[in-house]
Amino acid sequence: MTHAYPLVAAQDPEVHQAMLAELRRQEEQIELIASENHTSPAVLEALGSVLTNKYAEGYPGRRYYGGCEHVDTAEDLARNRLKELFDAEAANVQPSSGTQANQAAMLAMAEPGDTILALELNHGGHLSHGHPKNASGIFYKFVHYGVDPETEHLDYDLVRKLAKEHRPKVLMAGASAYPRTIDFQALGAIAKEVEALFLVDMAHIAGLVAVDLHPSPVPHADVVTMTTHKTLRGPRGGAIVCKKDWIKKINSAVFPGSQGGPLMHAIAAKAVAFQEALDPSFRRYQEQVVANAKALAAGLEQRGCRLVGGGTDNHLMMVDLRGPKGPGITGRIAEDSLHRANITVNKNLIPFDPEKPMQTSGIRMGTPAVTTRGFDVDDMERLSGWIDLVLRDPENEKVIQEVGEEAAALCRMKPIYPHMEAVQS
Ligand code: DSN
Repeated sequence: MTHAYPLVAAQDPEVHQAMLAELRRQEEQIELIASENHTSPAVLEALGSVLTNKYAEGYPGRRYYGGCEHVDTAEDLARNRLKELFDAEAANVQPSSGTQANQAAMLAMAEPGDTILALELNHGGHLSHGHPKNASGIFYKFVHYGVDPETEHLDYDLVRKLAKEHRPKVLMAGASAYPRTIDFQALGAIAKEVEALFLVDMAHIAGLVAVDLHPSPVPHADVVTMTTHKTLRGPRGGAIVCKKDWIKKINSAVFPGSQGGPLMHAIAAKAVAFQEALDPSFRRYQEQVVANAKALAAGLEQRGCRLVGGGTDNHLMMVDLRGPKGPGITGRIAEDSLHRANITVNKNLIPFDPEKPMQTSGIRMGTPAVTTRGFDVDDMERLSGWIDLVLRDPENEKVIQEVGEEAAALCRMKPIYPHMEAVQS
């Protein structure tokens, strides 16, 4: 075992301390933030490579700088593997984040002031889907649809009604906090009916889509954006796949439209991650992600927590902390107390939430990261018991300490990066 990050340790102890502490935090805490994951050591190696030194504005074969032959190879590998993964006609792997992928897609598909119909943030949407303080909400006129108040499932009749009423230039689908399957075929049909373009942000579910555990939006959408670091388990970043008629506009909207020099080290790491996702073991991983999510959701439900939407079909669940049998605390208190017990979740607004975004009535939990480190359904059952204990007694330091010790012990049995020494030598 080598002491982690020895060169930074020798040169810059202050930064090294933060890096080591974060490594230790990841190793010792149960990570249930639904949008996070742990990349492979090979992805980390590509991220730390000399490709970060290279300027490569443009695209393979057409760059504004010399010396791009090797980064061209990396970008071509990434693009081709991404197309294979999603059976897509064309791909752009340069977006530095999901939000930048969305920004580029909107730039390609709409004019400033055009109407875009998308999912409401409080109902599971995303900031970059038209929040008034995000560039999307500043430059385009957003109208939002939501979930049905009874079922808390997407209300496709409402989408059709709003689409007919507002005749949007773009119908947008995709979510960051929606636990059920999204019917992309139905949404694509609504877009066709009103002659709108169809844009899907599949950031959260890309890994599930890659192995057919969630229906793919790719056959139905003009453009599909994603992040590469969530269920897809690659480096932090974004990517776009689209129909071939769209790729010229998409490429131009990414560069020079909204980004400068691409992060070539991240693009090489995306290529490595996409190859990992093409391996049959990735399907087994995603099946376990879904099985673990169902087991965790069932364990919490049995203990009296209410699940938004009635359960989960994917990698995440939304827990309503209110209700007759619920713990009756805010998401903020839940997040804080679980964090002290070595369990990381995030507070999250739930549909029709009366609380403010910094308080919330709910928490969001997902299983991609814990599944990567080898947690199984028995671990999920144990975990749901620990979470329930803490949520029902969030100020009880004895309970928090006991759960924290059990959580850390389980983590030690299932290390993420066993080749890295997380303590100062
Ligand atoms: N912040 C991400 C999430 O947690 O879902 C989305 O960008």
